[in-house]
Amino acid sequence: MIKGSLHQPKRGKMDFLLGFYHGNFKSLILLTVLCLWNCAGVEEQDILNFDMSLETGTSGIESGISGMNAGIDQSHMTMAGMTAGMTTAGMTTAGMTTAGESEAGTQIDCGELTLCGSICVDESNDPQNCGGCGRTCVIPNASASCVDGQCLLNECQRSYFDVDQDLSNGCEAFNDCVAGESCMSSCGSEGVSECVNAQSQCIPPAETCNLQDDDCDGSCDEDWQALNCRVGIHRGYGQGEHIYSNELNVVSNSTHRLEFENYFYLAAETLPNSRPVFYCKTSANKPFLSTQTDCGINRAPLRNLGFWLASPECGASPLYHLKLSDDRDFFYTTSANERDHAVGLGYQDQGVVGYIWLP
Ligand SMILES: [Ca+2]
Ligand SMILES: [Ca+2]
Ligand SMILES: [Ca+2]
Repeated sequence: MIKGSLHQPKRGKMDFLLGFYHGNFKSLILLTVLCLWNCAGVEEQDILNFDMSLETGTSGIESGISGMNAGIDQSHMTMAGMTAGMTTAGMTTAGMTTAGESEAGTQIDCGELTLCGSICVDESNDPQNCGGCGRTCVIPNASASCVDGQCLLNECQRSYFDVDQDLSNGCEAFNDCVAGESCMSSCGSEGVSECVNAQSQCIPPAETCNLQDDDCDGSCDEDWQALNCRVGIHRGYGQGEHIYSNELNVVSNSTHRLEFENYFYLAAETLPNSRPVFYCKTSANKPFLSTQTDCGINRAPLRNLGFWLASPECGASPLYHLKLSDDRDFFYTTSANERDHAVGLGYQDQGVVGYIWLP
């Protein structure tokens, strides 16, 4: 409290103010304001005493504030401690939640996946848990995959083959065959190697017109029509003579009529052991066939019809040749019966001139 020793005879504005605020510590602040407003009449001693009181009051205020600050600091420290404690507790709690569930074996929600041990897996395509926990897809000599919960053989290792289609023994067959190499097929043609079911196989080529069975189907040049490698020879007759040509208008006209269209076939191109077949005419204008470039009578051929063979290869048939005396007719037939019948009619058997193909 203020304990100013004011002199009695000198009571003035200060006395009044002090008396007004007597016992009221908080009013010192207002007093200060009022003093700044008008303290001109306060004597020096009064001011000194007042300053002392003011200092005492200020000190009291500061002390009070200090006490409050201390209190607040104390409170802050306490709250900080609480925060730290909460943080620690939170961390501990979080840690305990996860660890607790895992260690305690509490069911982990894997959604559509399956819990295997402590992890969630997709049993439909997980090679380590295919169709069930721990069901590992291991296939001998092969890479494995898991599809729809089933272990599947993905691919055999090099030189291994799954011949028996048995998954349990994986790719059980070993063969170091090499694909893509030239090889001889079972019918002697030149093929390409393939590795089929752990066995090296020689895949024959496609058929071509070469008097060989290229594709090993037992037939020689059977694709000749598609390959267009043979030419049809028609047979006509008129004016007591037989006539043969690959041109229909030659065998079918005002003087000849068509007996057989595509009566037999010649090769369109030269082949091993083949002979060219020329359409010739004698000086008497009688048509005949010859393998000689001068028709054997020093006359130029009218046309090259194709090629027949000198031997019965690739399914070729004999072509019988007969003629009438004085070269009145040159007759060619594919039929032994007709040949014999012609002999009965007076034709001279000239034997087989070549080998052709029947329709
Ligand atoms: Ca197998
Ligand atoms: Ca063939
Ligand atoms: Ca062939």
